[in-house]
Amino acid sequence: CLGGGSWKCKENEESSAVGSAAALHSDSGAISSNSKGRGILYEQLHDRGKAEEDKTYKPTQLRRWRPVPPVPVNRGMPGENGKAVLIPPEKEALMKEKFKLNQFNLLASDMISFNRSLADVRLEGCKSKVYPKLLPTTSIVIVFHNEAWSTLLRTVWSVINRSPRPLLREIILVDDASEREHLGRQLEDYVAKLPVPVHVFRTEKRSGLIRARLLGAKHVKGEVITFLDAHCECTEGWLEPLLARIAEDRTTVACPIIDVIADDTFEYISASDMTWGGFNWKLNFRWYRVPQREMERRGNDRTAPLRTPTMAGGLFSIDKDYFYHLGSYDEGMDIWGGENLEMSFRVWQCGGILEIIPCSHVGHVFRDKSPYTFPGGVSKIVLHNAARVAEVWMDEWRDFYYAMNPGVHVWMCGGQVEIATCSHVGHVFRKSTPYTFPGGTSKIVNHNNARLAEVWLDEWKEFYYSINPGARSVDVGDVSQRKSLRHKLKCKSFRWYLENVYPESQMPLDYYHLGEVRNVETQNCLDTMGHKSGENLGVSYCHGLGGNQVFAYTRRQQIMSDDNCLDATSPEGPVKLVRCHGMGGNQLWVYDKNAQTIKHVNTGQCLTKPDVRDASTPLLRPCDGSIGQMWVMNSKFKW
Ligand code: LR7
Ligand code: MN
Repeated sequence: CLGGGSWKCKENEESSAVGSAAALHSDSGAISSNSKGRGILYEQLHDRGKAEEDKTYKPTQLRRWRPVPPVPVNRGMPGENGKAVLIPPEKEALMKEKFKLNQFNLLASDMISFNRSLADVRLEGCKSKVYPKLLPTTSIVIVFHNEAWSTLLRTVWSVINRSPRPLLREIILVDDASEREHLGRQLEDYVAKLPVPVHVFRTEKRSGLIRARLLGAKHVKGEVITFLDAHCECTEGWLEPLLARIAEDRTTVACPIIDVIADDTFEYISASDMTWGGFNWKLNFRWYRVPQREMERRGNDRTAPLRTPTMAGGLFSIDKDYFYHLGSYDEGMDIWGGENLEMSFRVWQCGGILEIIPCSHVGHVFRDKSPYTFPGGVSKIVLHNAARVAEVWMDEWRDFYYAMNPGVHVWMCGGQVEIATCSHVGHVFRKSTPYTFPGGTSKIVNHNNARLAEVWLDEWKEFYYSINPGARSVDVGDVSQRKSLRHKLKCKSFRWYLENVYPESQMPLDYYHLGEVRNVETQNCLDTMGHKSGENLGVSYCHGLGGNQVFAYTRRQQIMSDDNCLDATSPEGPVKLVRCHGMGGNQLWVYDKNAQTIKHVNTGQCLTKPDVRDASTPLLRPCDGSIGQMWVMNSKFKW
């Protein structure tokens, strides 16, 4: 949930209209309902005929169970039934003080019972579902660093109170080098008295959530590992559907619907069953609306498992053997971030299924900020983890990530990873003669840039880093083991993933250009200025640093920046950034490589530099062949 400024992932939920797969897809040719490789059934994607017995559990691995009765309301206690807790005005100062400790309302949390009751938020169709009488057992693994006592214990108690006892093998708590008194002896003494086995393991030094989870997983005795964050609340019937799905097919990774526990009031708010997981160019996890094609695949049954391209990362169940078969986690990832997309890509590309099970609901405290330290700096760590995902799993599409995070890319050139990638980058700067680029002035500019890069690359790097301080020390580390894992498991390509699992993705399948779009007259570049969907496009001094000045010109003739597209509704403009809808219309642009014009198809107008000097919004004007209507896109043209 980090990145893009927001930790409250659920607030990023997309509300864009749901069309067909084709409608939402952002690139690559017309898609008809019968076009190859789109929205086809999973059974056709993987050869699932073999290894049939691998998918079933031995009888000794299964347990007979019965549903757990609902947790009774603790009359008179705050927050019962998942209601909001209100803090009296005289305690507001104390509340604010305590908020800083965990970036949620700790005072409110401390007032709520560990055993608080919750409303049954499931769809009616879920309540009457019948699951197999025998199911595999699971161990719950919860990792934490400086978690609050009340949230941690409420997580533990909600597991105990709402999981059928025979299915709950144990709870494994992994303390990732916390510095809070209550997480030491006090915790061990407390859990020793609990009615189910609870084990506490401790990392020797701060390891981050990924390596902490690996430590926890090592001690799992159940058949299935279920990971939870340390500030969750499980609701009635949360576990059975996850385990039943895995019992049906051990290569399924099953996630609950993640409901929102408000960080300010601890109100339990049911989340939509119409969102799934996606991601953007910066490799931030994002919620998007489930497309129609997936609804159709599920026979429009909202209680049926929902295949999701990615998962949020914190809450899921996976068969223990399959977890290791798939390569568990990337130990080279630190503290927080990246592992969720890494596992999502890996599951899909290597033959598994990733699903949200809508009959399983677990609440999670979503917060705006992270409460704990990121030793070495947030962006260094998050960029490092994401670069490892990009390197191992994303093939050519790693370029989108590097375009948005140029500092990472520069580091790559000097680094030990992927020498092939680096020489490719060097190629652009060194081998292209200015004469192979079309156009007048740009020829000179490129020539100068090439000389600059060739002679002054070190200084140029410094310039990069001083503007992107977080990227200064980004170090991808050694990814060779993860690559050989991918090879060993004969995993499919990222293109396969985009085409078959995630055709609605904001990663264009094919594109002509990825990089800056420079005006020939002013030598300024198109710039999103960090604007959001619905706001105007900008232009500014070309900084060559990627990010807000990176645009893709796709084969479907969109000009995209992340998940927004250049869009105009009137012949006079303005040109806006609008969420890409993939249906052409106002988002269709024709770049004429020779004339260097960018023509808006619907209005027939040309993209034009601002008419006053220093103005920062480009215009739409009748095409007149003037130099202010000429734009250079020179990254990778193959027409
Ligand atoms: O160094 C650390 N050591 C830890 O043990 C840092 C964190 N942790 C623990 C931490 O105490 C917590 O229990 O790891 C757990 C997750 O950390 P959070 O709660 O700070 O993460 P998050 O909820 O903001 O982030 C989501 O993305 C993460 C990416 O690495 C993890 O996958 C989280 O598990 C994940 N949380 C969810 O999926 C819940 C839904 C949020 C969304 C979207
Ligand atoms: Mn969390």
